[in-house]
Amino acid sequence: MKALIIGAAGFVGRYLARHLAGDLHWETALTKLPAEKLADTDCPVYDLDILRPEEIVSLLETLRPDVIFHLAAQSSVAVSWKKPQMTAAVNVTGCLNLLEAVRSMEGYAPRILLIGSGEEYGHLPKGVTLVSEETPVHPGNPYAVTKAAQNMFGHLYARAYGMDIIMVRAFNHIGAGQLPQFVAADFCRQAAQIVCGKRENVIRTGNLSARRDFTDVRDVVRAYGLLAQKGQAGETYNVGSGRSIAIEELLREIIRQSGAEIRTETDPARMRPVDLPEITADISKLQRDTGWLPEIPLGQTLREMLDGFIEEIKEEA
Ligand code: A2R
Repeated sequence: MKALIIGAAGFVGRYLARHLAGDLHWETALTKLPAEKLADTDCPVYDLDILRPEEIVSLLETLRPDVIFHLAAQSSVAVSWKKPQMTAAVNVTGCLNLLEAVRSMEGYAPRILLIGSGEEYGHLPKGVTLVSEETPVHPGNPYAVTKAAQNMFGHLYARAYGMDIIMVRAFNHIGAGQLPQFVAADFCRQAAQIVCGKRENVIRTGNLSARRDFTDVRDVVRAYGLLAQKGQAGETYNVGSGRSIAIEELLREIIRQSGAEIRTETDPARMRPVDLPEITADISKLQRDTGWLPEIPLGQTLREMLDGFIEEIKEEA
């Protein structure tokens, strides 16, 4: 099997590359933006800006992958509020550039996985916390709107042109190497700074009451690999753990893993209005079609994230 990961220099891409090439032994090629660095891989790496359609066609002509994983995105919700046009360009026009590039090529019908987000569901009707792929989407931020649009284009192109496209809605995924703009990484970094004596024993937090569905990024990329093999064309799949935990529980577990005496304090700068108290992915469709189940316990993931930050701090010193 020949695979191509577009947007491979990001958090998920690095793990997906390791899984496809290392575990599945697929011939895997990677793309990154010209300014990005992607060391630490034996896979061939190509520069590609998804906003340059002619570059996509020429790369696909050269490689002719059987499966394309489209990860390239502006993936920050915060940035999407500040730069909605840029977010829409990369996430929607970029996806269309890929779909049109494939459509323009004679006799070429790869499987394409469009990676979207649990954020697409957005505001849920009162009393609903478990969301299936049939739950209507009400995106609550520009990022989520762009991912919902990507999903709709995926459906449209699969139906209208018979293209082999699978849409994914990935819920919160976490792991070592994640940037501290995400909550679990933020808390782990603060705890690591405390463990290394670089900070007073206080973790500053935002709202802790929201409940979210967290999955180890290695389980997430395993689901992507299985969907590439067993998913149904034209369908959307939730990828999550199927259970939610309160951010407060996550924080308690990080503090426990750190082994340090740590207090917590709310930080007004980290407070965001909680418009969605709880969301959990219904993953029965993914399980039915692929047999996937998450395997890595949350405590192990948090431990490794903490260790990753501790190592980073020691290297800096
Ligand atoms: O924004 P950067 O410089 O971090 O680069 C990101 C890259 N990217 C692009 N690639 C090609 N052409 C573009 N015009 C373009 N703009 C941005 O896509 C980054 O290296 C990669 C996405 O990786 P992350 O931001 O780390 O996202 P993550 O966590 O790996 O999520 C993968 C996918 C995304 O589509 C998310 O929206 C979805 O899973 O949840």
